[in-house]
Amino acid sequence: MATKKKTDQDLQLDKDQLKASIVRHLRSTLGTSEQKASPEAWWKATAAAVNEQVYERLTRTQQTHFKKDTRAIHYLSAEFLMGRLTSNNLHNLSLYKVCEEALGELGLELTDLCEQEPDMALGNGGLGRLAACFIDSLATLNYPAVGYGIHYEHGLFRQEIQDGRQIERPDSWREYGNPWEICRPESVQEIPLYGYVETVFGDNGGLKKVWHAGRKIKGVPWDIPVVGFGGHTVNILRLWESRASEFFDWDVFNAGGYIDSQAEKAQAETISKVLYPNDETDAGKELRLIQQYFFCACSIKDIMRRYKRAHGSNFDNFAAQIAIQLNDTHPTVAIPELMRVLVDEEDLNWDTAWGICYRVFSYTNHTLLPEALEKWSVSLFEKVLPRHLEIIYEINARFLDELVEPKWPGNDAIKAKLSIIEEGDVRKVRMGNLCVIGSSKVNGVAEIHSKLVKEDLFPEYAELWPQKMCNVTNGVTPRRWLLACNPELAELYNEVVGKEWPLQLDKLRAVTKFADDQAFQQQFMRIKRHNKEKLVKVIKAETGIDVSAEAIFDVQIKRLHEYKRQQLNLIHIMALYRRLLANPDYDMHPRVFIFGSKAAPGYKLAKDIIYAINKLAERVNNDARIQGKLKVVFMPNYRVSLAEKLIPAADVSEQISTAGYEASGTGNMKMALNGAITIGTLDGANIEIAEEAGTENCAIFGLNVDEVKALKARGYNPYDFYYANSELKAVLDWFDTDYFTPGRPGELSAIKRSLLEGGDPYLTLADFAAYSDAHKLIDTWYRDPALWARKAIINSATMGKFNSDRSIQDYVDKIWSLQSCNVG
Ligand code: 4GP
Repeated sequence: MATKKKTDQDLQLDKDQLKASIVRHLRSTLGTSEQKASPEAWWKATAAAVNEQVYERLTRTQQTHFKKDTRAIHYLSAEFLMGRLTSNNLHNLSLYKVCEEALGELGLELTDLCEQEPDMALGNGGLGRLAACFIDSLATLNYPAVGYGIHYEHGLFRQEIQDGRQIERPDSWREYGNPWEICRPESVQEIPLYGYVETVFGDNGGLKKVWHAGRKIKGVPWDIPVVGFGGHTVNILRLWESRASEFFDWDVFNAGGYIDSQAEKAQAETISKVLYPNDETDAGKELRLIQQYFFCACSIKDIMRRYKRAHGSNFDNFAAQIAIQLNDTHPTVAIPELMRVLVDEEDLNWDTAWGICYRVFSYTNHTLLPEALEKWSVSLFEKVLPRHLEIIYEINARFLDELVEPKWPGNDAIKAKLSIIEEGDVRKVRMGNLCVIGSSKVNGVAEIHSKLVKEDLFPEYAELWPQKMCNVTNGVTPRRWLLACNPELAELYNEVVGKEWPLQLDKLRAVTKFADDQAFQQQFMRIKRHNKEKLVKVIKAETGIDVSAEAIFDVQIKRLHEYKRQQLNLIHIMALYRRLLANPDYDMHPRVFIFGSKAAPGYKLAKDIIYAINKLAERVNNDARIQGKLKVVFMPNYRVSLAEKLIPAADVSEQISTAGYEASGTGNMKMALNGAITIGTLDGANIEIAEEAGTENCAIFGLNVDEVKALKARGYNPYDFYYANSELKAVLDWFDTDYFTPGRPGELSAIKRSLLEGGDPYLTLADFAAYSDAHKLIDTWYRDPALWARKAIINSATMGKFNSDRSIQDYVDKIWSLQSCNVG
């Protein structure tokens, strides 16, 4: 009799089985006992029990993909901001409730155990978190996909606040092991670096390039299973860890050079040591380029190995089988690396290789900020990747001769602009240009952003290749960002629209019918209230600050950057404080302003803004005169797991970037989905959020993209606003006093200087009055509970578009052409 293949049903565990498995792992895997196990051991035992399911499904997925020889997407990203995986994996395997009960019988709370898990913070912010949502959606939609990145030993720094200032501490997410990752020594790769290029005669008599590497580095893969919702497909996220090729130089060691023998090892391991929290300083440029090359080269080798296993050295099907997405410019070097492998190692001629390469790659742009479009000095490239520089020159020469010259004959200015090489004192390789030239599709991440990418950033490329530029609006996974983080609201939605919404978020639209239903409003707001009460305790525990759930919770959580304008929020709170001091009866509903934000360690002004928020908080929170009407909370160490507590409790979502600067935003989607009302500019995805929810349900304010451009073109003078608005002037002058920093006047003056003498590049002062008015509107709305509930419900119910499954389907339709693949 043929053995029957296990179905999902067969794999599903019941409570008793799971309980037995947890206890078994506690004893055998963790080597402890029920009596003396720590919460951490219980968490790891639970993870091990769940992993039995995960690996079974992973194996099934891989066998199916291999057998069906499917086209797959390879998502290359220097960052994957995964957060915690326990709750997410349990939800996606439909095991959460079962596990809760199993642990309950063992006298344990699942939510407590989940708190044992350190965040996997292998990313800085939006770009990295988007990558994490995308691999969740890819698995959920049963698309064959591999995420490729770097196995950083230390993720984004842990932020401590000392006397109001940000202090960076190392993050050690895997110090005591992480149960969700598995080392795959059988798939180790070796990659070359440095050295020189020799031209030799090839077998066919033609000339051939040989790169003699100066060093070799070993790439060790760690796989993190990515469990799709429903548990059918389990893909992998493969993260590369660097090691020295020769682990230990025995000769040197035996000759007494103990230290030297370790030096190479230490240098090699440095490559995957830390995630760069900062791309603004020159320090570490070489290391950063090596990091990028390291993970791209390992990934290309891995992709090649898998392709050749099925197709041998016939590359005719390569572009049909392989799609590679470049998540921003960080993995751009994968383009010349694939060319190198195809031409130098696989002996394809240039045109054939380029025909393949070009069809394989696509590039997503995540920001228009010029500092993010990476440039590497030619000399650095020459030293670290000499063969790649030659290849880049060749790509560039052909592009300029074959495409630019015929289109714009004799136009040297356009040639200089479109060239991959920037001329000047220091010649540079422009990775953005290389990305566009080497990709078949280029996308922005929200409608307005994609328009600006096309019209302002890359207009000539768009003219050359009108079909290349497209938009894919970002999205977030509703599994993590509603089902798991807001269980009570999830349950309410289950009752009202059924249980399909985590896959088909559009189903929530049916909830709008109840937006005016009093009983439903009460249920909805009771849940919000409960989430706020939970957050009150977290705030107290983390900061010692007492806040009341009666107040409006106004939340701004994102990286600290001038364009995101935390300073606008700050000066508005100062204005409110002044109003209250001038008139203790100033009519406003109590408000708690909550911030969560990390600043790049070298970004001085961003750190000054954090300091100012904390100093303002100290003063405001302890001022009896204002009767608790205003509170300011800065939550230290903002990260995914903290976001999961803040977002369900937010009443107001601050999305106040200068129009034209925030590519999309994804926090804006998460907060609206959880029933917060957006106060925001017409920027990034705010525009699409307002379209979905209705402008009347958002507090939109300030200059739009065209108005920002026009004001800048006219010549923006922040002093015009400073002198015209006495409140604004008084607030800015406050920065020069010692009101918030007793005995230390001037500590906050840098903020005022940046807004006046510094020219206020992000038009904070120009938008202040409109922002203040929008807040007054929010206040009026909140005082009408039925009106507020209606708006909150509509916001939550209309966010279907922002499901990352929809984004992935857009990528599939517009860029990747994948077939979903049924596993099992
Ligand atoms: C971010 C953008 O700033 C944000 O608007 C967008 O939502 C997110 O990418 C995902 O597309 N960019 C980055 C970055 O995080 O490092 O450039």
